[in-house]
Amino acid sequence: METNAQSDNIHCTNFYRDGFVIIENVLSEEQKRVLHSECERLTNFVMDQGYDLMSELGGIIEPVNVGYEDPPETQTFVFNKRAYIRNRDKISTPDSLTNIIFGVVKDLVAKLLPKPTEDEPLCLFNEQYIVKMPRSVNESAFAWHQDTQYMDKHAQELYPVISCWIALDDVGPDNGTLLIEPLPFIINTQETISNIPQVSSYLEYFGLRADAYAPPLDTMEALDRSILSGTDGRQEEFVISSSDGSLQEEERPQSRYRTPVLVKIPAGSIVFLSGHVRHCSLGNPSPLFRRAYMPQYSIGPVFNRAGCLISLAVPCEDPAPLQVPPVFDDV
Ligand SMILES: O=C(O)CCC(=O)C(=O)O
Ligand SMILES: [Fe+2]
Repeated sequence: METNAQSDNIHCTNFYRDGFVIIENVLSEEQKRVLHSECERLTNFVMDQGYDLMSELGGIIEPVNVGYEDPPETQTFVFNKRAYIRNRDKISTPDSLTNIIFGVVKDLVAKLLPKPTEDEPLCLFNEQYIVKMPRSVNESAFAWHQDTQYMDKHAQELYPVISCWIALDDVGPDNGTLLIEPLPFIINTQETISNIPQVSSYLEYFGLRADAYAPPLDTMEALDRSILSGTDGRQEEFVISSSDGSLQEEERPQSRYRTPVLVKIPAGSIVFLSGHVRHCSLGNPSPLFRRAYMPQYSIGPVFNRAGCLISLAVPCEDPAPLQVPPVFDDV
């Protein structure tokens, strides 16, 4: 039986090796119920407003931006935890959601990010549901992408971001799951790494790994070559060989692909995705909704080149209590 410290270490090592890690059955029944209920309420809301969830919103519902509640009077909620919670508690039972966002998920993601500082705290960066309508196979697929692509280059170079993709239904090949291409190995990255506390070194490490990606495979080909998550063979690699089966020496680094992983997990499990890891997602041919919830976290508030916040920048920890001013002896 593994201790908590041992399993934390395995999760971290897998994350640094592959650019993602899956932790199954994280949420309690009650936490799943809270997320199901909010997701259903917001989905009904956008559909009642006359939106086509798939073609107009791409299946994405951001709780604080969807207009379910009257817009907040100020924008303080963007960078203040208390204001964020106040705002959030208008949508769901007070504390139910924030206990998940600033509790269990935050505790896990913190272990995969560099060390926060007072100036660069761990922040909630974004929050969204991703809902795939029943029988939406042609409208609900996502092309290959890396989540950092949604940030400008400047921000990509300065701020680490992790997406915590939480399955709200059992997901697998039959209802629109994720297909992930692990980060390519490069020279010197075969060794086991489970922690890079400094932001610049962390970004350099993941940036170099991601730079080694060859152009994305055709999704069908990647599917053919994939293994289901949780099955053996994760370490297997394959190379795309030239027509005569040989590999040109100079093609080698670009020609190396790692085995894609097709996610199959029960509801309440979490896929932690580095902003650098390439993934896509399949359409949902099933007769049921496929729902996921995806909070994202950053180290530091994320600013673009123009100095504007890109998204939320809600510090996850409460500010340090005010220090009592020092008392001096009379001299
Ligand atoms: O929910 C999915 O299947 C994929 C979502 C995704 O990759 C994203 O929103 O960046
Ligand atoms: Fe993504």
